[in-house]
Amino acid sequence: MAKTTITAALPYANGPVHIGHLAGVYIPADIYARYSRNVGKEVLFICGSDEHGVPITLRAKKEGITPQDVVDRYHGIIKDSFEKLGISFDTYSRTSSQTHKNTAQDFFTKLYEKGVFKEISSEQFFDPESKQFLADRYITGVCPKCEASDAYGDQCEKCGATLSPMELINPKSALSGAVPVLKETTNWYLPLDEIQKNFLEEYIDSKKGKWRSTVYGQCKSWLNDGLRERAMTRDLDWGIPVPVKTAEGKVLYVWFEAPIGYISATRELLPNNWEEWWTGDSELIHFIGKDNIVFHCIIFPAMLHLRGDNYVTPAEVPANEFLNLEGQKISTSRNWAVWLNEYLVELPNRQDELRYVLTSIAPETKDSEFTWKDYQTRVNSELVGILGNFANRVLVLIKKYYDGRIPNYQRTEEISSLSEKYIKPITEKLNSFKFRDAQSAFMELSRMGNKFLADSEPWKLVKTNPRETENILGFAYEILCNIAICSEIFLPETHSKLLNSLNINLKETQKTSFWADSTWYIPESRNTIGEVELLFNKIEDDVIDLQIEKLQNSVPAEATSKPEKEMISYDDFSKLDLTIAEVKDCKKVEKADRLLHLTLDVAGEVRTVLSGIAEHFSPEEVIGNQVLYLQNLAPRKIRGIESQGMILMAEDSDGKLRFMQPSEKVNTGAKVS
Ligand code: B3M
Ligand code: ZN
Repeated sequence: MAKTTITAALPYANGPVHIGHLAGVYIPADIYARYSRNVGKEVLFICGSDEHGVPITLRAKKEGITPQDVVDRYHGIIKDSFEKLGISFDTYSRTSSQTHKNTAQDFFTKLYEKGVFKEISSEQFFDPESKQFLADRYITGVCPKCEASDAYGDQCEKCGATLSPMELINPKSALSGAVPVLKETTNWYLPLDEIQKNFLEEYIDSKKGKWRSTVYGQCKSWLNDGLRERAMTRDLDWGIPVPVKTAEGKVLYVWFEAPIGYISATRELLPNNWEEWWTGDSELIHFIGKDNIVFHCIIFPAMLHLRGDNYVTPAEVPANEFLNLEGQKISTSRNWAVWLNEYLVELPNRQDELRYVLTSIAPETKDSEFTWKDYQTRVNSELVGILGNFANRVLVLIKKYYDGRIPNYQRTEEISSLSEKYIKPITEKLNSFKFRDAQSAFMELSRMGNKFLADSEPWKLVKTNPRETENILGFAYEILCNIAICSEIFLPETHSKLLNSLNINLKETQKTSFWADSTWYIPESRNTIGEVELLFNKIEDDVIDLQIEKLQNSVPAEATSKPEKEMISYDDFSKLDLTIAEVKDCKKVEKADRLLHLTLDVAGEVRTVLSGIAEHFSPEEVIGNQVLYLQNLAPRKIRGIESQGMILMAEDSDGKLRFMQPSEKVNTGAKVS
């Protein structure tokens, strides 16, 4: 039987996971892994902490600890909270492990020895004292725009300008204070432009009609714009050393080695046959958020293809969009999030409620919204009011009328029509990664059960027709058994409670038939039911109010504090000519690793801007974006290119940059004021 390798994006170990991660990646992945096991597939469900990359070193620097301290702290918190939520990984590993280091280096060496990489030299700032190259954040100096003395190499926090280290006046190393020098450095690039022609075009085209249109469309737009080579090594000291003699002081690009983390986690778990899960006819499925599409649909497949040795490439990548929270984007730096580890403490024994609500609102095809009021409504009216209510009525009535003995009922309903009407819709949606719809199809079982009881009113009939009442409650018990079986993939805690209360002795063959053949289940046992317990309790207003208040108070003071710059007059502000532009083209600037050369469209006029965002975005990720553009900033020549104005970016304390964009596309040249 072909193996199915299911991966979930490796969360950065620079903070806990929040509900956006759960709705976007981990709950859908877990539903699919549970379902795949139940239909009888041979499944490996892989995840682990992503422990390299600039965000982690930034956090370490900010806290005055080592990157290893940071990842050790959060790896434990993340792993523990996933376990408590019932995310059923077969392994949850980490990329600071020795196995991962060996696996990633072996992978790089394999490609290196095949001559896959292009060696390209460029100039970078080097700290002569600490003898290491400097990431943008580690260079400070005077801002050329507002003369602030402590601007960073990628951005001035005073005036918000996006900078490149070359622009800083009197640049200094934030590590040693020394004046950094420009030094030539060589890195190894994956020639995605060449790989596009001889593999990626065909690979992505083969996913047409298979992959979600949001994912397929995103890949096609990058291919249409033309991919460019991308550095797979970096001059940083936190990461996996590049296994090449001349690569002293360099590490593998975090996005080169992180996806290999899926492979090393397999190798760590199954040292004797791990390769069977990554080669031959194995099916590889990646669960990710949309910001990881390029790495899982373009770069990693290219790497796997070039690796050869019959490595598989991803068959499915059901990437979700983003979850917003109470009307705003979830923000780690502003603490605008519902953290899983805190939820588990503050709302104890409500794992299934969170799973249920996040699946109900999952951003499968567009961004969606979590509000605490909606959470309360769904828990109280759907879980308590529909599923919990039906389960309780069936069990209480069987306890009351038959002292818990399961009625010896005569069934009349056609199995095939029950299967067709209630089970098949669930499995069909699961097969197409539509988990929201699958869960609401699952809830139809409870809706049908409640209607069946309301229509047949056994509590009245028992007085006049006890035999028919046995048939009714017997079939109601049968419905609840099907709910119990189905709940395993959505609501694992509820599943265990129901199995106990119903006292089902579910055979593996029956379970597989339920899932693989979408066949309605008929209980054989005629035992007595087990303990009757309420599946869910109502969420009271004060619990919700407390969470809303906590969220509003959680935004760190500095994020809402008084402006950090001196007050300006309205006249000063009105001098800024801000507009919306669209990026029509984008390319790297020769010998300047941080600069991108953007060509903008502003109401049909062409503008050129150099922007220090190359560390954060590849050209293909930039093209097509609408951007906030300051167009009356005096033009300046940088590297011989005239930069006209500036694009404005937002940046969180993890160092991730975000475009400032209108909530919907507008005509370019639209005034901003
Ligand atoms: N660590 C998660 C992120 O981009 C990233 C996923 C890696 S999966 C190989 O937020
Ligand atoms: Zn400034």
